[in-house]
This record gives sequence, structure tokens and C-alpha cells, in this order.
Amino acid sequence: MRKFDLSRRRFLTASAVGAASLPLAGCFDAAGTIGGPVRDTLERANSLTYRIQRLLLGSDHLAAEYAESEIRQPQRPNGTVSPQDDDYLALADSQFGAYRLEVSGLVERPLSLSLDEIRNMPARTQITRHDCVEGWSCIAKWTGTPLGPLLDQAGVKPTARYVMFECYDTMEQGFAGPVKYYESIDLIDARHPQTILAYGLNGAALPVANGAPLRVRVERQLGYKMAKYVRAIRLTDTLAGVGGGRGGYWEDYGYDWFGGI
Ligand SMILES: Nc1nc2c(c(=O)[nH]1)N[C@H]1C(S)=C(S)[C@@H](COP(=O)(O)O)O[C@H]1N2
Ligand SMILES: [Mo]
Repeated sequence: MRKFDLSRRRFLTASAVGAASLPLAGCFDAAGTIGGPVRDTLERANSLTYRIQRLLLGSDHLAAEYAESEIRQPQRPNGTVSPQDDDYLALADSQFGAYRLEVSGLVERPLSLSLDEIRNMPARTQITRHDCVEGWSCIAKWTGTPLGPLLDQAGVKPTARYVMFECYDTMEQGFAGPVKYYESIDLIDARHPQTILAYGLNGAALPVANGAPLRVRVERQLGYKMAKYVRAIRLTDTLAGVGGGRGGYWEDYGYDWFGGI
């Protein structure tokens, strides 16, 4: 349904690859370099990055973690920073007391978890660097529950391949109604020890601007992979059938599905 503008797709992909190869430190703005290689080459390079990361680094390779002293600024909010969706606003009004994370799809036992239940699950805190495709990065301390054990609680069926994250925030009005942010990762990244559902940031509750009450951290990939305002998790065997079928809101506009860094 969605219209594709080829030059925009090229631009987005080119800047994704450009940002991934920049040496990023601290939090800064960089003018992205646009143009250059054609999309085919970029897509080949992306799938090569994916295969090389999986092959050379193994599925458990950890992203770098940092010291408290390396946190130099608040996590810079990006993308949606204040969802205006009615269901979200109602939850925010109650300090997310009525929030439930739905886990469904290809699982043995669908789950509906309150924030308290999630906070009582095993917790992990990690200080990591967030790299946005736009060319800035931030080091911040994230606290949350590892996604792998939570998926085990639901019992992932053998046919499942992807973990889809459905979010509250509306990005645009589409022909069939509001288009909400969504993202997906494979089960290797879902079970990676640093992949968490975060409810804490820099020692405090996760602020609305950064995705309250719950956002994903997928530390070996770019910022757009880390869905904020997560409403539901759905296990699937395909990326088709959701949005434009490319596995994420920005992927539907041309970003690479694998945003490895
Ligand atoms: N639901 C939702 N998740 C999102 C976005 C968004 O607009 N909506 N933006 C993405 C992008 S591009 C980035 S860089 C990070 C920003 O996270 P931050 O606001 O905590 O810095 O969230 C990602 N996840
Ligand atoms: Mo981003």
C-alpha cells in the first residue's frame, strides 16, 4: 500500500551504511554523506555484514560496555518522544499501572504481564552506546529484563523465526488507518544476553521521551531497531503481513532489516 520513493530509499540506506562505519564517540551531530554506491551493492554489503557478524563473532559476541564515568549526557530522545495515542495517554495518566505487555503468536503460552511482574523478573543493567543512523551516539545505562528467559516463559514454538515488537506510537496516517512504529529481530538477537526489555535509564525510571514504560535494547544494532513504547511482542515465522512486510517501520522506507554495527 505504501508509496516508495526510490531516491529517499537510497538516501536512507546510504546514510545507514555511512553511520555504521563512522567512528562514533560521545554525543554529536554529523552531516551524513549522501550518495555513492547503488542500492544493490549496499544490500549485498548489508547481508554480508549480517553473515560475517554471525560467522566470525558468534551469536553470543557482546557489545562493548562502558564505565559510569563515560556517561556524559542524558540519552538524547529521538523519533517519537511523546506519543499522543489515546490508549497510551490513558496508561501514562495512571503511571502505567494498567500496562500489560502481551506476548503472543507462535508461543505455547501467551502471556500478559504487568510492569511489576516484569520488574520482578531477572534484571540486567548495562552501560552501552546507542548509535543512531543519523550519525550521533550516546552512552547510557539501561536496566531491564533479558528477553530470552521471558520468551522461554512463553515457550517459543519451533516454527518461530522472528520477534516482532508492536508499539503504541503513531508515525503517520495511512490508507488503512494510523501506522504505528514496529520492529523485528531474529531469535539469535532476541536470545542475546544483552537484549533486554528496559524499564530503567541512568538509574531512574525510563522517561516517556525514551520509550516508557518499556523499550527494547538490541545492543549490536542501530538505534532504529530498538522499539520504544512496546505494547506487544509477537512471535512469527515471517516478516510479511505486518506493515510493508520488511520487518520494521523504517525498513518499509528502505532501512536495512539488519542494522548491525
Ligand atoms: N516506538 C518507537 N521506537 C523507536 C523510535 C520511534 O520513533 N518510535 N525511533 C527509533 C530511533 S530512530 C532511535 S535512534 C531510538 C531513539 O531512542 P531514544 O529516544 O531513547 O534515544 O529509538 C528507536 N525506536
Ligand atoms: Mo535513530
